[in-house]
Amino acid sequence: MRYISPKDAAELDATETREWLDSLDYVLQSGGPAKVARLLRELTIHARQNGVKLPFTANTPYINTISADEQVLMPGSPDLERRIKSLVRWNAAAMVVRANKAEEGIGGHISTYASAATLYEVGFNHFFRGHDTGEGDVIFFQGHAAPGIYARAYLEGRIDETHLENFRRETKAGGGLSSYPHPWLMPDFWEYPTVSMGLGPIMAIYQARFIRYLEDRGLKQPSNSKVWAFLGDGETDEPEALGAITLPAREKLDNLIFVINCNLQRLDGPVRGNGQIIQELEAAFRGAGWNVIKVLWGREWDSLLAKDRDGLLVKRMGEIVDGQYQKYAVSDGAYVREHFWGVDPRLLDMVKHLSDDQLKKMTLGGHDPVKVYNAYKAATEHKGAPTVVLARTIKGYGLGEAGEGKNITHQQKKMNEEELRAFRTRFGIPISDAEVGKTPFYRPAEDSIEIKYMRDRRTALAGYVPTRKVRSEPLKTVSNELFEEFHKGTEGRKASTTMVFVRLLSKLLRDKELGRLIVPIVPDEARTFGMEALFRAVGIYSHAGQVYEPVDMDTLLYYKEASDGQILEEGITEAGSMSSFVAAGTAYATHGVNTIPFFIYYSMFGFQRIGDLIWAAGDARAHGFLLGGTAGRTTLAGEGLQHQDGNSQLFALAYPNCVSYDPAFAYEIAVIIQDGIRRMYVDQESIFYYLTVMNEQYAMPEMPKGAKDGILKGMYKFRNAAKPDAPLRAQLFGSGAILPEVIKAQEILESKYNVAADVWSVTSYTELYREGHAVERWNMLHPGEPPRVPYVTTCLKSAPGVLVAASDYVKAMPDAIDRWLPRPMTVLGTDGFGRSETRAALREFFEVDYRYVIVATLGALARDGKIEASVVDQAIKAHGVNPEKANPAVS
Ligand SMILES: Cc1ncc(C[n+]2csc(CCOP(=O)(O)OP(=O)(O)O)c2C)c(N)n1
Ligand SMILES: [Mg+2]
Repeated sequence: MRYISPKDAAELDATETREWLDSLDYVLQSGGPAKVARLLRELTIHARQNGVKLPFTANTPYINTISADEQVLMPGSPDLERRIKSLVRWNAAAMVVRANKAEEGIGGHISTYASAATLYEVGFNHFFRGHDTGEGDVIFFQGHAAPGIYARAYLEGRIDETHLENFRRETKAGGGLSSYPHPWLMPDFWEYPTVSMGLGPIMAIYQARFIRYLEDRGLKQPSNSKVWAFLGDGETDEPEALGAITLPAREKLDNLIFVINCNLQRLDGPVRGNGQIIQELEAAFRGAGWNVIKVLWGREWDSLLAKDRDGLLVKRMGEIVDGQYQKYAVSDGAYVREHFWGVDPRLLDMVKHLSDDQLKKMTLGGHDPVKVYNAYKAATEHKGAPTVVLARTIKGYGLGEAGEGKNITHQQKKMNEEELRAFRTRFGIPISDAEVGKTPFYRPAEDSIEIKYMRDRRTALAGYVPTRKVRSEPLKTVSNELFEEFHKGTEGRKASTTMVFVRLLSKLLRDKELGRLIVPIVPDEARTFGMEALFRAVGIYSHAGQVYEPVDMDTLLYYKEASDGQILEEGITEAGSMSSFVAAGTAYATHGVNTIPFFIYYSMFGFQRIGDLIWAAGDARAHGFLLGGTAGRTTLAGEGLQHQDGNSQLFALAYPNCVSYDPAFAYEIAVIIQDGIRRMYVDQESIFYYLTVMNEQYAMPEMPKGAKDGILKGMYKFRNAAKPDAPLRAQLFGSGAILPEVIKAQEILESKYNVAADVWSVTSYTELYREGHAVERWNMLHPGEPPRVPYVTTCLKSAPGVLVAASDYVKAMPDAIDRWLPRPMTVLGTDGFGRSETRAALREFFEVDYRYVIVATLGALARDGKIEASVVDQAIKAHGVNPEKANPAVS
């Protein structure tokens, strides 16, 4: 056998590789890319059949997806756009620097926008469609890039210097700017909140799907509008950011574009110092079925790549980890030449014509408008799948010594005079050396070509973005008829509040006016709530319709999917469902359609699990109803600690525009939902609702006369004591499923213990608490005027006897109104971890059944000296209550 030296072997390898590449080039030239792809596929199969184990890879090489020869020229004026971008950069940085000049700087971010400027400016000048023609894009701006968005709005003349001056000073006269995108704070500007990382991407996904839903159901004209989500590479570590990416591919949402600003850094340091975030994301998105466009290298690299016949450069590009790439970004050209190119003389040879300075200035793809333009163009034209643009940038681009590419850059809020001067010079801002230290804002004259160009571009693209505007007409009225049936009660028939709700929902869905606007949303829980009849009645939405024969086709209530189906059956994703809720609940503004979402879910998996998305819904001024199903710590039997919810009402209290109720009876639900639709869709109040509904069945009584107002305010007298003149008196408060226990206690207290008790249904401690505090605050600020009286006090000021409250929620709920009561109240509630048990055992365990209401009432009377302690003792014994039992709150 002939000896082959390693050197010869390497040469042979190289020759062989060259031959294969030449043949491939030949096929490419003669037959085109499709033929090459086919051949490669055949080769792969052939290799596999012959035992070659090909490692799986979802990655493409570490180069631009769109090659230089596929690239088109950019329309418009590149020079002007560069100038405009520089002006935006300057004003964005100036705004943050000025906000931090004072002793107590108030923060802000320079480096995020600095790295993303080109990604946004190309969008603003060429892609983002405004809403003027009714076809607008929906854009989720990266929260920390807000300064750049404000700076552009300033140049466009939409906000003035006072606003910039008052960045993060919202309470200042003349108007301030919110730190981040908050529609609540800037309702004419921002459309969607994004700054809690991960929420933007998931809301964008469901927004894109919701647009399809509206179009498929004939509620919106089909259009070419896009949903853009801008996010950081660090942000993709949030589960919400990537957790739903299979949906848009499955649903072929080619109206969705993610732009991930891959500056390889997050707050503390590199996103993947020892790896490559871009390749990791590429694999994840390609695996999920997305069209992935990598924009890694700027135009300067094209000629080098064209020379890279042997793939040496591509290989080198692909083997550098992100931490090292970051090191190159902060180093000079000599370092880059030595460490990046210097590993192979052939590579060094490729750049020998470039000076160190030129080497240093080779731009990355995300900073090259032509590359970004081409990526966006391809993204907007791509059919059949969503697109993600992975754009490589440098964090703090242009900041130089002030933080470009450094680990501290995210937190950089100040620049000294020297740094400002360098920044100014680099971007050619016409501010003198004498002035630069004052960091003045700079806006060219109104009739300058820059301002004119910006305005013309926005006119051509149908208006300014972001702009939030309520585009729907309010509903005229809500018909009484739909709700009246529920006022009568069930005439002895047992029903649960969940059943009542589902019946009401079915009626709403059938209504001529409201029916088409209703959007039922369920996270794989419809059967849990007895909603399966709706599957057949209104269909489950699927763009594809139903391409299979459902197994239960021959049954009445089969699982019907349809392209005009109305139910959003989201599968097991509360976060996804909530994102749909936000899309449907904000459509009155975004799309001019008054869709009314009803999102029903296991109540424990709402505020507790996706509270931040609910918070975002409040910020976004979403309308609609959240229904916490099978709620209550003791009402949901058997499910145990992770399911039994005694918390959600307390959480809801802290959501400022969430109106929450814990209703007990059918008529309460009807009154609340009717009024909710009126307030949200007729009066267009920026509120949303949370109702807990339960699965315990009992007869629904008729609505007492005059109860409506109290139901909405939070409490009303459900039943008077039979013997109001009795010497022993009590006021009993019950809520939700515990109200029947309280009513039962009232009867026994009266018959056995001669205690005459009035029973109140407390539908909302939250509403009572808010009203009480509002009144108290008014009184504090108006000392000279007759004090106003909280509603709770009005209800109870002359109510005789002891006060006892019981609910299926934590004791903090009744405690919330304690201060406005005439006397202290005894509170029963369900603090503690749940148990899997029967309903009766649970109520005993948590001490909220009728027996405890009796004991609590007698105890309070004894403390008041109205009865002997021995009476209470006897009652404890008679009702089998164990006084030494462990405290459920801590066991
Ligand atoms: C849920 C959440 N957690 C933490 C933060 C705090 N935070 C703000 S910016 C940031 C780093 C962002 O890095 P990246 O996503 O890469 O964006 P970049 O600024 O680099 O574009 C962090 C941790 C946040 N805003 N939201
Ligand atoms: Mg980053």
